Amino acid sequence: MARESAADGDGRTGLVRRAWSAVATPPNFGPFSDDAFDTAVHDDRPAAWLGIALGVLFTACFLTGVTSDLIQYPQAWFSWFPSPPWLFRVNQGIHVFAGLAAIPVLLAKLWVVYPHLFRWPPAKGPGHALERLGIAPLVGGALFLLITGVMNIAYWYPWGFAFLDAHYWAAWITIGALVMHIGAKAGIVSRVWESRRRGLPRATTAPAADGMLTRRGLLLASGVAAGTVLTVTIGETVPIMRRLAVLAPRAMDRGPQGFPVNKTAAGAGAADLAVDPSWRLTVTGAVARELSFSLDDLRARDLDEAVLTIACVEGWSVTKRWRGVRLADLVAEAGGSDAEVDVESLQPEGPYNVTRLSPAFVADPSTLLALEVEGEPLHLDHGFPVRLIAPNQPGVLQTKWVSRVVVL
Ligand code: HEM
Ligand SMILES: Nc1nc2c(c(=O)[nH]1)N[C@H]1C(S)=C(S)[C@@H](COP(=O)(O)O)O[C@H]1N2
Ligand SMILES: [Mo]
Repeated sequence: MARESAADGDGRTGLVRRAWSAVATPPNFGPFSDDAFDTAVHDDRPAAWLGIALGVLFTACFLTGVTSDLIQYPQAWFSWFPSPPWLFRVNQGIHVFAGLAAIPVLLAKLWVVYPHLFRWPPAKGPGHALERLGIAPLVGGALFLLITGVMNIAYWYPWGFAFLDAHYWAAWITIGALVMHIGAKAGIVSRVWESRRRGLPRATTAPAADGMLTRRGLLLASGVAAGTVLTVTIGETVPIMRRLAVLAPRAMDRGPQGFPVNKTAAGAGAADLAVDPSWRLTVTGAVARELSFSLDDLRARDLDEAVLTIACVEGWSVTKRWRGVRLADLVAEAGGSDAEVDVESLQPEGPYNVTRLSPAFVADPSTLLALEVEGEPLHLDHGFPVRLIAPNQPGVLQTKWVSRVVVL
């Protein structure tokens, strides 16, 4: 090789070569020794299959997470739509439950590949060194996302920093590192894929010793673990699985009127205002005439009905039959036109005390200011006297304890 012949007869390079070969000689003890790890499981093949699974799950989380962000904090180039009404529920279900399923898969993957930490020499060259350094943001970011995601759906916020910002930026860093990693490992993955497709003999490294986990056993165990995680949680959003959701953070039938509450009226500081007899619903802003209704005025109207879902960003959802006044009717009666609308809550402060609706949601005939759920007046904690309920929206935008509609 060119490099070696150039070194001949050059004393200084000879020294470098001796130093290099000292580094390149693997230390032969503990985790560095040749037979430190069972080569059946700590092998490229399970690493590649688990990697493919993680690539799919993390990409699903990334796309659905960014979509959820865009819906809540709209950008000029993006507009969300009211139909089909179940789409946000599916988006959020994929986000939270693909993320939960990724936990055992990520742990299995880390277990398969951790012997590489003791690889000697640590890098074959600058390119390889860079690729290996990229593992730090990849693994760190992935663990951070899964941990903060779980903390969020468990309503546990022990840290001062904003969950969403940290989770959001970790998502971009992790996906960036993932794209680089996929580029670097594409060769291994396609070799593994190819050898499976062509039915090549698989036992090119040592088969598992008696009683040891096989590669197939490891992949099966990871799949079963991911399936178990889903089985005991996904009933939060998939009704037929509800009775199995023993580890779901939200008990779906607990709460007034048989469904959950994230923020109570007392917690929101809206309880007294909501039951005050002087409560009025007003329609104001860019209107020909302002409107004001007492609760009796609203009850005396012909109410409309819609079957709509509360799809909380934290993964749980319920579908209920609501009755109330169409938002589009109120805006039309006030002489407002095809405009954006702010629906404001009595809640004095907090990020969810006002919801801005784009014209498509205002015009949708199923967007209601609801007075009733399943034939009963709303419970105080579900937004009495009036709450917003619109199709295909994240739960955080279904504002409770509404008092004002502002046409923009
Ligand atoms: C156990 C796994 C995970 C859980 C339980 C989880 C949960 C959540 C929750 C509850 C939200 C708040 C929803 C919202 O307000 O929009 C969220 C937002 C988000 N998640 Fe995750 N997540 C997980 C994993 C991931 C992963 C792996 C990624 C990316 C690869 C990711 C990317 C995002 C993004 C981009 C957002 C939007 C943040 C924002 O609105 O600013 N999440 N996640
Ligand atoms: N004013 C107000 N409305 C709110 C909230 C809030 O904190 N304040 N929480 C929202 C969230 S996060 C969800 S998921 C739904 C839950 O509605 P529910 O309590 O009737 O189930 O209400 C939404 N409406
Ligand atoms: Mo929510």
